[in-house]
Amino acid sequence: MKTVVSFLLSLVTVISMQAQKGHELWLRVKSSVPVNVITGKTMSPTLAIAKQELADGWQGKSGATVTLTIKKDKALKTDGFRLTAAGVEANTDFGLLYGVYELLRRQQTGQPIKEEIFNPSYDVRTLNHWDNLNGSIERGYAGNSIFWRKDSAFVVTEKDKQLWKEYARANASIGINGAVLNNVNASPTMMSADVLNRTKAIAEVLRPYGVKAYLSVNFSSPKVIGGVATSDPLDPAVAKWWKDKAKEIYTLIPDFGGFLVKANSEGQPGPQDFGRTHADGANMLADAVKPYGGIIMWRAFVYSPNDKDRAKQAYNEFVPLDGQFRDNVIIQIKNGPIDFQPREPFSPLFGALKKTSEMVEFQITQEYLGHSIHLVYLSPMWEECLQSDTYQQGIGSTVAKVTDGSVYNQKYTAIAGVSNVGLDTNWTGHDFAQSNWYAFGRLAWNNNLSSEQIADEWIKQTFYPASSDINNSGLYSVDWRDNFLIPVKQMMMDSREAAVDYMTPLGLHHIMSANEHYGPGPWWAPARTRPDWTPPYYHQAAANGIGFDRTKKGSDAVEQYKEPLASLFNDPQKCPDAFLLWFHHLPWDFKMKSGRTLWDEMAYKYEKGVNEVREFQKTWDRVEKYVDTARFASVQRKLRSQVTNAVLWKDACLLYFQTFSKMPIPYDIERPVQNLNEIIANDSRRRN
Ligand code: GCW
Repeated sequence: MKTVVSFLLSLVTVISMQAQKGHELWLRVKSSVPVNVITGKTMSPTLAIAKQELADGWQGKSGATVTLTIKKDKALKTDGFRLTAAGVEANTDFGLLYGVYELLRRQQTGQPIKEEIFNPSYDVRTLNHWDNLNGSIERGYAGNSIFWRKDSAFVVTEKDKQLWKEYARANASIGINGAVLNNVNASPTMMSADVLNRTKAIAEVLRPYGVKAYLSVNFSSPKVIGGVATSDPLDPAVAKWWKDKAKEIYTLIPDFGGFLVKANSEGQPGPQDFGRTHADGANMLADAVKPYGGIIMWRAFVYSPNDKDRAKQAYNEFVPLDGQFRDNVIIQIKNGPIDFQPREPFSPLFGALKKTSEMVEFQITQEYLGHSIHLVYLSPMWEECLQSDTYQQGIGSTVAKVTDGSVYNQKYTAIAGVSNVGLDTNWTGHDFAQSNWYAFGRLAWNNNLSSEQIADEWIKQTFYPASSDINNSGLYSVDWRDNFLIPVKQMMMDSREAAVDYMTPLGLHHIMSANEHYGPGPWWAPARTRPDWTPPYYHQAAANGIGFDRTKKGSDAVEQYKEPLASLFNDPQKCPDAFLLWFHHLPWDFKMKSGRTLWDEMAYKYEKGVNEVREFQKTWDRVEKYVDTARFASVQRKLRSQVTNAVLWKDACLLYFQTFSKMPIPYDIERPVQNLNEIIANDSRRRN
C-alpha cells in the first residue's frame, strides 16, 4: 500500500512538475466546480469545444447553469458576443466560443461579469509564421516549426495534430482567427500538391477553433513550378494559373483565408520584374481568390538599394497607387517605416491611403529586441503605435482608428503579428515571451486595451499558484498580489523602455550586429555592402554630430507626416527626445531639454537601461518563492544574460560613438568593462 501511495504521489509530482514547463501557457486552470451548460439542438465541433472549456474551467457558482445561445443580433459583428445574466449570445458558434473564453478569463482574473457586448476591433486577426518548409524559422528563437519539418515532411502524426490543436486553442482563447503558415520569403513549392495536402490537414485541426489557414506565396510560382513561360501578372496564362490554383486550394480547404505576399522586396520576385505595379500584382491574385471570399494581404515592406532614405520608400511607392487596389486587397504595413526596431515613429503610410484597406504588422518574435533571451514585454510598444495620432482626418485619427474601419470605410479590417512560436516546450523560448503572443491577441481583439491590463490578466493566468486559492470574491491573496503581481507587472511595463535605453536611445535605430540582429554593431560597414543594410547609414555619427537628418533640409521624410506632426518632428527643440536622432543630425554638445549635452544624455540613457535590467534581476530573485523552480531558474538565467548583453550594448555604443564625439563618458556613471577593439573582434568572429 505504502509503495502504491508513494508511487501515486511521485506521479502527481511528476505531472505537476511537467505542468510547470509552461506548455499550458495562460490556460492552466483545471477547475472541478460543476456547471450545467445548455446549448441549442445542433452540436457543432466548435460548440462542443465551448462546452468542454466551461466544464473544465468553470470557477463560478457550483452547479450554475450557463446558456449558449445563437441569436441574430445586429449589434454584434460576426465574431462578437454578448455576455448576459444567463450566459453567452452570439450570431455564430465562434462568437459563442470567444464569449466562453471571455467568461472564464473574467472569472479567473477577478474582473466583473455583467451584461456587456464584445466586438473585435479587426475582422482578421492573424499570426504570420516565418516558417520554412525544411522546418527552420526565419527569426525564430523557440525551436523549429510546429507545422513543417525536413524528415517525413508530409506524414501527419497524432502528435502533430495534438500540437496544432493546442496551438489553435491558445489562439482562440485570445481571439486570433488566422494563421499564415509559412514564411513571407516563400518557396514556390508551397503551391505543390504535397504541401497543399499538409495545409489541408493543418486547416482541419484549426477549423473548429475558428482559426483559418492562409499561405504566403512566391510571385514567381507560375513560372517556377507551373510550367508557365512567365509570371507577369497581366499575362492571361499567369492569371489563369492562379485562378486554377485558387480553385484547387478551395476544393481542399473551403474556408481558406487567402494569400500573404512579399513582392519586390529583399530579392523576392514581384510584378515590378515585369514593369507592372504592386496594384497589378495584388489585383491579379485578388481576382483569383475573390469567388471564394479570400483576401490578399500585400506587404508594404519595400525599399530599393539606391534611394536616399529607406524610411520614405514604402510611402513613395504606395501612395500613388491609392484607389487602384481591389476591395479584397489589404496593404500590410510594419508599425514603423524601417523595420521592427525597438522604437520607431509610426509609418506615415497609416491613414495616408484613403481608398485602400490598410493593416498593421507587428513583430512578436523579438528579432531586434533580444530574441528569446531578453525579457521585453512588447505590448507598450504596440499600444504606442496604435494610439499614435496620424491626424490624417483631423485630431484623433489614430493608427488604431485608421486601420479598424472607424475612420475609413474598409471592406476588410485586419492586423498581423509575426509569431514567436516554435517547438520549444513552452512554445516561445522565454517564459515571458508568451505574454507577447497573449498581448498581440488581446490587442487584435480590442485595440483600446491597456498594456497594463493585459499584463495583469496574463500574470494571473500564467503564474497564480492554484485556482482553488482564489477566494470567493474572485480576488487574489493580498500577499501574492503585493509581492508577486505588482512587482512583476511593473517589471514587464518597464521592460520595453529599458531595452530602448540600452540598445537604441533617443531615436537611434538599426545599429545592431549584422547577421543575428542580437548584439550591438554600429561600426559594421564592409565595402560593397548595400549602404542601407549598414548601421552607419542610419546613425551618421561623425565629428560634427550624430543622427539621420530627415528634416526639410535633409531627406524631408518629415513631409510624409500630416501637420502638426511634420512641423513638430522638423524642429529639434520640439521633436520628442524619443525620436530626436531619427529625425535630426545634431552636434554632440546640442543642448537637450534636460539641460545636458546630447552626448551626456545618451550616456545616461545607456546607463539607465542597464540599471533597469539589474532591477529586474532583483525583482525576480525576490519572487522566487511564488514561482515553480523550473520557470524561476530559467527566467533567472536569462536575466543574467540580458544584463551581460545590455552592458555590452552600452559599452560598445558609448566607446564607438566616443571615437567621434571625443567627449568623456560622464564620470558618475559606471565605466566600460570591455574594450572596443575586442568587442568588434568578437562580433566579427561570431559572424564568420
Ligand atoms: O526584419 C527583416 C528580417 C527578415 C525578414 C524581413 C521581412 C522575412 O530581417 O528576416 O524576412 O524583415 O519582414 O520581410
